[in-house]
Amino acid sequence: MVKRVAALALTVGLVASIAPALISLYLANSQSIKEEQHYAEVLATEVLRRSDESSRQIIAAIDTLQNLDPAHPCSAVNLKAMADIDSASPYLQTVGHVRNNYLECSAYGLHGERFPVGAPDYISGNGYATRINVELPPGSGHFYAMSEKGGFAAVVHRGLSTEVFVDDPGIALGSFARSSKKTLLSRGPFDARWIDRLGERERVAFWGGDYTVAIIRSTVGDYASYAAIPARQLALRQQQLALRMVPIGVLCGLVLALIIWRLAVAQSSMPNQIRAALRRNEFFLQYQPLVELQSGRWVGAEALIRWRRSDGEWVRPDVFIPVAEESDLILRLTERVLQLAGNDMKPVFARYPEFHVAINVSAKDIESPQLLPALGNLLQDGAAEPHNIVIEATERGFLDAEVARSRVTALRAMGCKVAIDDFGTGYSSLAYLEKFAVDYLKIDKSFVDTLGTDAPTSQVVRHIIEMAKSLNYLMIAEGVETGEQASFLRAHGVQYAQGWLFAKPMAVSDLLNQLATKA
Ligand code: G
Ligand code: G
Ligand code: MN
Repeated sequence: MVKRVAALALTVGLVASIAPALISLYLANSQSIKEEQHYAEVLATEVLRRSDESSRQIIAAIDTLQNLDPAHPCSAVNLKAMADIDSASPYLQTVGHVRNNYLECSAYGLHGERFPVGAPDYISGNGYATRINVELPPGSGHFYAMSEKGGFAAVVHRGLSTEVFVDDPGIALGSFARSSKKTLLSRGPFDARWIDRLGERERVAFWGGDYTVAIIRSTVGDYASYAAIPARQLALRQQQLALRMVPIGVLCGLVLALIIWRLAVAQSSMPNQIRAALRRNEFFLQYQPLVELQSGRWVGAEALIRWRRSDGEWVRPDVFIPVAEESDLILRLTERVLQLAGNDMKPVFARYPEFHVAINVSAKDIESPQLLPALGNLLQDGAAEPHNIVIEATERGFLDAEVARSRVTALRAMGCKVAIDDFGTGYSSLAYLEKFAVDYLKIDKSFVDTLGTDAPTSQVVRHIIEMAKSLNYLMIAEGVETGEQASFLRAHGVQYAQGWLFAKPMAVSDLLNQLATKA
C-alpha cells in the first residue's frame, strides 16, 4: 500500500519535474528564434538605413550633375562643381563623368588615361546604370560601386552599407534589387529564394534552414536590405537561454513534485490507511488463552486485533490503535472486532458454552452510544450468550466516572462481564472503584515482571491483590512468563493468568484444536 503510493508519487513527481524542464526548453527555443529574428531585423534595418542614405546622396549628386554642361563635361568649372558635391556628400567616394565605359574625370580632376570601368552590371527601372565592382584607379586593388545616369556617375565604397559591426563574421548582409533580383552591395552568401519570402511585403523575418533571415524593403529605391545569421548562432543562443531557463524549470518541477509527494503522503496517512484496511478486510483476530491457575484449564481468551497488509507487512496494534483512538476510527475498529469475534468464536461457544472471549475497548468506545447496540447485534446473531463476553477497558476508559458507571452498569445488566485492563498503569484515580463494580481486574505485565526481583514495585502486586480481594474482584495476571511467577500468583489467591508460559496469541483454529485437551 505504502509502496504503491510511493511508486505513484514517484512517477507523478518525475513527470511533474521533467515536464516543466521540457516546457522551459521548448520556450527557450522559441524565445531564441524570436530574439534571433529580432537581431536580424536590427541588422537589416541598419543596412537599409545606410543604403537609403547613400542612395539619396547618389540621386541628389547625379541630379545636380545633370545640370552641368554636357558638351564639356570635364571642364574646369564642372570639375570644381564635382569637388563641391563630393565634399558635401560624406557617403560618396567621388563623382565624375563616364563615357563609353571609361571614367574620364572625377572630383579628383582629369584622368590623363581614362579609367576603364566596364559595362554596367544592371540598369534600374529609373535609368541608373549600376556597376558593383569597379577598380579605381585600375591596378590599385581598391574596388567600388558606381551609379551612373546621363554620363554622370557617383562612386561609393563597396562596404558602405554592409560594414556594420556584427558579432559573427559569418553573418551575411546586403541589399538586392527587387525587380532584377540581383544583389547590390553585399557580403557573405545570399540565397535567391529569400527574395520570394519577401514578396510584396514591407518586411519579413523567417528561419530559412541554414540562416535566420530578416528582409526590409526600401522606401527610397527599388531594393531591399537583408541580414542573415548562420544557424550556429541560433543554436548558441538557444543553449545560453536553456542554461538559464531549464534550471528554473527543473526547480519549479521539483517544487511541484514535492507538493504532489506531500499530497500523496497525506492521502496515505495512517487514518486513511486504516480506512482502506477496513474496506479490504485486512484486520483479523488472534486469541490468547486465559488460564485458571488452580486447574490449568483454559477458561477464556483475549481477542487481539492484527493487521496484515496486502503486501504481507504486519502493522503492530501499538502503531495503529493510538491513531485510531485519536479519531472516531476506533469505533469502526471495535465494531469490526465484535463482528470478527462473533464469527470466530461461534464454534468455540457451541462446544464450550462456558468459555469467554475478552474484547478490548478504548475510552471512546466506553463513551460511545454505539457499543451496547453493537454488542446487542452480536448476541442476537446467536453467536454468543452474554456470559461469553468480557469487555476489557483500561482506566482511561473510566476517566469520566459518570459515563463509565452507566455504561458498565448496563453491560453487567445485560449479563456481560467487565475487566479493568492494565490495572495500576493508568491514571489510577481509583475513584471509580467506589462508584461501580466490575468483574475482573487485570494486573499489568509490568508488575508481574517484578515478581521475585527486589525492584521497589515488586510490593505493588501484593497491594493490588489485597485491594482486589477486599473489593471481591476476580484477578487476571498478565504476561506470566515463568513458573515462579505462576506459583507466586497462585499462592496469593490470583485466580487467572495469561502469558507466554501458557500460550501465545493464536489463530482461532489453533485455539479450538488445543481446547480439546486444555478446556
Ligand atoms: O498483543 P498485542 O501486541 O496485540 O497488544 C498490543 C496492545 O493493543 C494491547 O494494549 C492491547 O490491549 C491492544 N489491543 C489489541 N487488540 C485490541 C483491540 O481490538 N481493541 C483495542 N482497543 N485495543 C487492542
Ligand atoms: O494490554 P493487553 O493485555 O491488551 O496487551 C496484551 C499484549 O501483551 C499483547 O501484545 C500480547 O501479545 C502481549 N503478551 C501477552 N502475554 C505476554 C507475555 O507473557 N510476555 C510478553 N512479553 N508479552 C505478552
Ligand atoms: Mn487487554
